[in-house]
Amino acid sequence: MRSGMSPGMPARPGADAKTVGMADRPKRAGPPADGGREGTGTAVLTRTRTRKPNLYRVLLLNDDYTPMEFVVHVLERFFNKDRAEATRIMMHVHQNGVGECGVFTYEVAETKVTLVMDLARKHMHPLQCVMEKK
Ligand code: TYC
Repeated sequence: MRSGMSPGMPARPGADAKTVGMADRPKRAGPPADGGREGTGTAVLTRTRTRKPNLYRVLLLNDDYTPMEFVVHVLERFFNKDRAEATRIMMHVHQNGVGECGVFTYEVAETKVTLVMDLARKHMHPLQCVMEKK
């Protein structure tokens, strides 16, 4: 046989020419991708992978000057706390130096930190709000 030829190939190119279609494509090795269910009417549910988002704690830090009522207001306005819960968190920060306002995805946490810091700056309070990866 001539070099570059394989068994079954016509010796003269085009001698047995025919249109090459999908049926002529090389068959995959191994079992069919549908497990041989094609045309059987059997539905297959495949698991779609989901990924847990990275979560971030938003924290308030204590200082000696920000009024307690302002901190309570911040917790009500930006963290959807009722007055009792906001007061509890504010007092926790006041007594322990730091406290959690909530846990959020990155962009939400970042937005809350910015909103709190902007309001504190506008009122000239030294309140600090930060985020940390859980
Ligand atoms: N320590 C402040 C005060 O005595 C109150 C305060 C609480 C400030 C929480 C900041 O994150 C804070 N006025």
